[in-house]
Amino acid sequence: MGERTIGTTPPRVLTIAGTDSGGGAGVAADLRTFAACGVHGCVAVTAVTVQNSVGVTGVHTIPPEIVAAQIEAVATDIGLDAAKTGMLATTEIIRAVAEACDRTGIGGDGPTPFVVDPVAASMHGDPLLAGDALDAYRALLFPRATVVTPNLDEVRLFVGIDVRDRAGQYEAAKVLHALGPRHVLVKGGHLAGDDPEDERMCVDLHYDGHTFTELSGPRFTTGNTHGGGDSMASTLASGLARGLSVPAAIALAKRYVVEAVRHSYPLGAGHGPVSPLWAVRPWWNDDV
Ligand code: PXL
Repeated sequence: MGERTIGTTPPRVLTIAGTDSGGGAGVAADLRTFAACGVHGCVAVTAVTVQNSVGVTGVHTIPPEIVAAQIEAVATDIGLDAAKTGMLATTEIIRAVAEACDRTGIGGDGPTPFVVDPVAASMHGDPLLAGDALDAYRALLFPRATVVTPNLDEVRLFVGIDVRDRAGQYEAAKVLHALGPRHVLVKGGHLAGDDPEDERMCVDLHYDGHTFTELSGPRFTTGNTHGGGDSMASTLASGLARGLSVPAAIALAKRYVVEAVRHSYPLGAGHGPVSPLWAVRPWWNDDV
């Protein structure tokens, strides 16, 4: 029988991340975002978390060689136009990811753009990264990243800067860039500074080693921001997979996450999720 080809292969993006049983963050957020961005999502699971809207009560990490094998399985057959990381959990998994990226051309001098979202804790403060894994991130992943996308809690952990105002955000971007990523996006969502602008707006800062660019969006009064960072990094990776420049992909990601937070919803007794599917038309209401 002859092969039938229906449709065109979309851009292919890999998430290397953990699961969230509540369906709000991690792989669930990434795959929803990929779907909404029109790219094909592949998955290398790093850890299974037991969690709901109230918190994380258990973590089961995947053997590092299985994480690496998932990356190689998709990179060598399906091919990848971009990859991103979320929860990597341990030093051993970070090392396995870095080595698999080396072998498959993800990040560094390879052809596949690589977004490193250095997830360290849930928004409840539950740890998603072993305490001894910060060095592995700094030594093995930041230098091979096309873009790193820390929030301010992660900035404090990785470079020890307690950002309280815009000047601190600029300083953190410079220090992070010196660790080797091509681009840094210091997200300002957690900034509770004295500047009245930070009460109304959420300002993210992009630095490419030469130029700083502020990206400003509205700040919403909601606790339902679970999965926001994941969705932003996934949109960024999707944009890069489409061939956008880094600044254009960052602008796309900012626009996407603002809408995802605007459409966030309550779920359970704790923090609800952002809605990565805000852009999907409710086709199920169509008359047929
Ligand atoms: O949003 C960061 C994140 C990433 N990955 C997993 C998570 C969380 C936050 O809770 O649970 C699996």
